[in-house]
Amino acid sequence: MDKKGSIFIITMWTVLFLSILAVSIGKTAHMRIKFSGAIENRNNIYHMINSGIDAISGEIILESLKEPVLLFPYVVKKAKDEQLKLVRAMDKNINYNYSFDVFEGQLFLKVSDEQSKININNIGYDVLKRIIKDTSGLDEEQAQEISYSIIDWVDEDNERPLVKVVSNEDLYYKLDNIPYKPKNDKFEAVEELLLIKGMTTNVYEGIEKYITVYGNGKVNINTCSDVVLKNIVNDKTLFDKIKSFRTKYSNDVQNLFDNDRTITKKLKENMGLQPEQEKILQELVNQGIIGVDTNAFRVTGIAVSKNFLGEVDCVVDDQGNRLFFFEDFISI
Ligand SMILES: [Ca+2]
Repeated sequence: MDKKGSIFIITMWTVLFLSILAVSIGKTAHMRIKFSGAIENRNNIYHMINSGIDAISGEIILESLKEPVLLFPYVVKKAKDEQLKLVRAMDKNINYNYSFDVFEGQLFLKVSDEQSKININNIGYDVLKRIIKDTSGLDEEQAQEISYSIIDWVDEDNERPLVKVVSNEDLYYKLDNIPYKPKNDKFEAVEELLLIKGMTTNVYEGIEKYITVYGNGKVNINTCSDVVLKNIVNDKTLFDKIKSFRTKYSNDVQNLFDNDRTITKKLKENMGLQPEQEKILQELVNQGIIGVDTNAFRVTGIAVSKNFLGEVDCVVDDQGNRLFFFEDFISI
């Protein structure tokens, strides 16, 4: 091969090498730009979610300063007054829709009353058994067994009241080779129920939406669902009267139940009550099972910015503290 041929081959190899290098650098740069864009969108969503929850917390704090006893219905009323988009007011959910020009995105949030649910840290055995039976299809004995196990999980002692197999909680778990003992302390999350002996996915999914671990322990009689109300009062006539009362004043929140001490009196004056129903209702108030105020609100929703979507699930109290906060981001 002559000298010119060698130079030509070397030149060609050099051109090829440089071309590959340029393409490779270009590709890396493109990926970096794409990646930083994704981080920017993710940040936008993060800030939108946080601003939205702060805005809602602010409204809750303002309302709680005015009327702590009727907090949730008043927030509903305020949403109406300001003509914010209000959906399903009867179910006591408020929907907010915020647009953020600066972030090029939108945020949709739903606020619901966390105390419309039963607090599993403050629930009696009877109510627990009824709602499990009602939502899972278990028979009386199965519902009884699992309800005792839930009570045992929280109560401080190690005694199992259902003396069918063993009267010792720890041994009861050991019999099934479960490598842990009952917690003997309050639930910190509803998902803890899945650790309890005898709990199945089916039972858990049945009661999941009716239970909570947040709030002051009482169920809000103004906002609780029919399933919750039915299983708490356990009396058809009383259930129907409370439902009629709530329907009557659903657009007139000032006349809903506004004080724990006057729940029975107000229902009796409006709907009439037999002594038997009056007694049941007053006992529920005395035992701290039902009340009228709320200090835990669940805020759920989604934020969208360009090709990113963020989901949020948060619980805030009436002081604006976040008791629980979870966010998740996905590319769309
Ligand atoms: Ca126990």
